[in-house]
Amino acid sequence: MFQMTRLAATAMMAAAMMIGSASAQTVLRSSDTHPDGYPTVEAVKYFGELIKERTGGRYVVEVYHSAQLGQEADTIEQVRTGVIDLNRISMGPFNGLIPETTVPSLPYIFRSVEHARKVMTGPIGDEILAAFEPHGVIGLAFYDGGARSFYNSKKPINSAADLEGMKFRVMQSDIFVDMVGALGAAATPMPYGEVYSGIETGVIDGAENNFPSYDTAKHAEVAKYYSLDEHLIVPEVFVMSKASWDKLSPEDQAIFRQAAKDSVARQWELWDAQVEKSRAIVEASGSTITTPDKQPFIDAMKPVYNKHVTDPRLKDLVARIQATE
Ligand code: GTR
Repeated sequence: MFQMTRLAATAMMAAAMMIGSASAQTVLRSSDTHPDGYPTVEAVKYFGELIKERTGGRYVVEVYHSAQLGQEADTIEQVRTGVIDLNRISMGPFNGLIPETTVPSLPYIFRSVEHARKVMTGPIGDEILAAFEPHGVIGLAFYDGGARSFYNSKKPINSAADLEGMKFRVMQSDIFVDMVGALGAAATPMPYGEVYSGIETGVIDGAENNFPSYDTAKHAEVAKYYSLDEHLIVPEVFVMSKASWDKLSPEDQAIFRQAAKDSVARQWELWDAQVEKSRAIVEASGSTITTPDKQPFIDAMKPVYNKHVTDPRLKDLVARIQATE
């Protein structure tokens, strides 16, 4: 009979353990359009650390920043089919797919960033997260995307009327096209990665975004006039492919949900610091920041609401957000 030496047995056991642990580690790929170091990228990395720790290393998250896995609209499809496991993305590109995401994407729906944070981390936020699931996507948490304002290469914007006749890039959603149209300007939906060259070549006069994006995507180099009209506070969302989610045990699903929620405070802290830092950078590099009266902008948005909020469910959602103190 074959007698295994003690050494051979130990070596075999070690090999079996190695195979065991290697096959038990699942690598999850996460997409983000922003560069390394951006608050959303760092928040997802932090989520990854929590996951690794809380699952004893069975799951590892790799963050592919700088749109390495594609522009946002394309990554949504890849998440739905399970090609990408995780995605940090704006709510805007989800508007065509998930009606509930249109409400927090409405201009001036939130009174302030604080109002948005409160709503999106409360029961209304959870309700909107749940609305992702029938579309093959698990909503895990909302991050802060600050307030978006218009910027352009042509002239300072001192009032809403100054936008008339100008051409702005918007994210790919009808709400934003109508929002710009309601201000007498023309909207060109295009991927984020094409905005810089779009402004540089004059295809568009400008775009709209928060200070961190305006700064880190270098749009401030080609569009020096930033007007603090803060027309949108569109939350960022962190999602998982339902195909990947369904492979997790219920216990691991709970760990993932909790870790995502636990990464929110980290993102907010990084976000606040980045807004200040980016604003200082663009000001130092010569951007002119104007502060037009917001009321005419707000008043101009009535037709956008009338067109996009017709479903009673969405109307109710709007009313509940507005009623949140
Ligand atoms: C940023 C947002 C991105 C992307 C981008 C855009 O503020 O964080 O997810 O949506 O805006 O305008 O495309």
